[in-house]
Amino acid sequence: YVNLHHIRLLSYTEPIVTCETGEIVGFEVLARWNHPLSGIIGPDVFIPVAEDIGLIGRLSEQVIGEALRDAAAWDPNIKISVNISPSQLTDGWLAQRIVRMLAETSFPAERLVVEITESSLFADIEFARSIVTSLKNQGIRLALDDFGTGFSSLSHLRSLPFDIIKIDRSFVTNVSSNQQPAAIVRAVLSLSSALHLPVIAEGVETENERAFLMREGCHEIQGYLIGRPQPIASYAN
Ligand code: G
Ligand code: G
Ligand code: MN
Repeated sequence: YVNLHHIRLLSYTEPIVTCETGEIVGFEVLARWNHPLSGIIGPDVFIPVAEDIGLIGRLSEQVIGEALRDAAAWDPNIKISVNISPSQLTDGWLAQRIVRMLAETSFPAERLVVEITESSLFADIEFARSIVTSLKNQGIRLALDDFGTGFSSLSHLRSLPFDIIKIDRSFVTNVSSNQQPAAIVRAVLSLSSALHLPVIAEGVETENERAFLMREGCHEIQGYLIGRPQPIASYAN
């Protein structure tokens, strides 16, 4: 028996690098739970539970706060990306709480990227827009996560002030050998170039995938080829 109200999550991080040079430009924070019996558990398991019992806000804040504290002293060019789940985008205090965490950790707003999936925008686009606008007004950057898996991508891209598009891993997998994902990735890259939005490709696992993305002009990549999610301390310095 585990009292969920007492759990502490770990902030794992996955590096994001430039496609061309491999230079680290940021880290995505990915929450993990070290369960006393089962070991390391991923967010797909505990986030739905945390949402059900109203703990998602506190747990998320804990993960984001830890990452910001650890990364505050790093190279100022390195950004930290955090994920926000759909239920968090219905919380009217989200923006204020993130801004407070930035102040408490002396972390510059310009170095924080908030990743939002399209499904988060679906429930109440106007409410989501007000939160997103508050974040933007503070200088925080916004990424549209899992791009291509939602359904009205183009209207979201136009109507909300995103700074970055993240191509979903499902399109990156086998991009170098299959025509269909390759065509989708090319289309996303040409769309984003027309909109002057940089692209991060997720889930890059092979050198062939990296080479394809570089040829097609993708700016940044992340994935097991570059580095798996690790405890944040193992990437420090
Ligand atoms: O880290 P993977 O390692 O298993 O993540 C699974 C899903 O959980 C992804 O959709 C990711 O965006 C989401 N996720 C990871 N960490 C967090 C977090 O701290 N908060 C929220 N809300 N979602 C997260
Ligand atoms: O929804 P979001 O894009 O935030 O989720 C990222 C998810 O992808 C996390 O579960 C993370 O652990 C996982 N991930 C990151 N890089 C790779 C990769 O190269 N391959 C696979 N299979 N999963 C990855
Ligand atoms: Mn993400």
